[in-house]
Amino acid sequence: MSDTLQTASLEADFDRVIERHDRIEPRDWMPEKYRATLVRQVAQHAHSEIIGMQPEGNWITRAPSLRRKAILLAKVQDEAGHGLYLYSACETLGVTRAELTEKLIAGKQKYSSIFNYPTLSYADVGTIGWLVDGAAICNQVPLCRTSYGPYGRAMNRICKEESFHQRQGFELLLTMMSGTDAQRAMVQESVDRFWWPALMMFGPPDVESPNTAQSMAWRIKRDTNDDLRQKFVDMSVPQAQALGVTLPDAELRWNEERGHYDFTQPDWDEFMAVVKGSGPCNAQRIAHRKRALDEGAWVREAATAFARSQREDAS
Ligand code: BYC
Repeated sequence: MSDTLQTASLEADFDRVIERHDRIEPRDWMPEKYRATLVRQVAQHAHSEIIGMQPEGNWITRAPSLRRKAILLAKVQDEAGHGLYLYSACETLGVTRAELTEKLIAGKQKYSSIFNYPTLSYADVGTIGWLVDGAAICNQVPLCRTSYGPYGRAMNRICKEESFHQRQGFELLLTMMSGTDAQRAMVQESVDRFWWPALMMFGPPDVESPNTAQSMAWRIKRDTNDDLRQKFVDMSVPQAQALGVTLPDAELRWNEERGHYDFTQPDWDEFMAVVKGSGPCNAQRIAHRKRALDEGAWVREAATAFARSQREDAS
């Protein structure tokens, strides 16, 4: 069989797997662009989990009680675990974690825009759990059915923990909302700051999203950015009512005809600026990641030397 015929047959097999909603596994043939799209998305997702440890990590030493400290420590550790599952999934596509980390630090790969905003009060820990993990769940539950096996299986594990994270954020805010006026004001101020960046997490509107159509066709993404954003708004409004906080959007109202809430779009110019590196914390986040990488070099060297000596002893 000629090379062209063989590629056409492999491509037809690949298309059939996608059509049947089956999974592509690491050793299966896949189009180069499918592989590159997955590396881009899964790496960005992994980087988001690792960089996402910083805003909440900021409050570990200042948690108001031992219970809150233990909860926050466990949550931030979970994020590290999510990053590792995702780097492992990405490595099955023929890249190494070291290469991906290098690209993150060089600004050649992205991480979620949300983590370029500061955490200014302890209420932000609750708001991140409620709104940011809430948005992450909306986005990630459908990704459990993504077409690439290792990514979908990583998402299964991650989603279980994310649901727990969202509940702890809601519980923290509920506790503060039943506290003093100052605590309630702190929660409202935090929700006012995080609402718009949370809406941006789903990516640009569908008409401006260069990747959505192809990623949907390959079933890497299972829903569009706008559909997920709408789902998040519909889910958040009753939760805000239960908490007793106001979402900072005067246009937010139920639309009987659509069966959804109408809402105002976030400032997409701000989103583009943050994604391009001009957010309030971009430089700080990458500098911190680079410092952690440099300071951990001796651990990686020691672990590699130990593994080598174990192999030599065994042979
Ligand atoms: N931030 O064509 P589009 C978490 C980029 S962590 C930055 O729609 P796509 C958590 C996009 O990459 C949550 N960049 O892209 C952790 C593209 O640029 P490139 C992380 C964004 O990929 C700790 C361009 O804009 N979740 O849960 O089809 C504590 C055009 O966009 C963003 C994931 O990563 C953004 N928000 O769709 C607490 C989920 N949005 O790459 C919580 C997995 C877009 O072409 N990822 N861009 O240069 C996805 O589902 C998709 O990648 C996205 C974007 C929906 C985010």
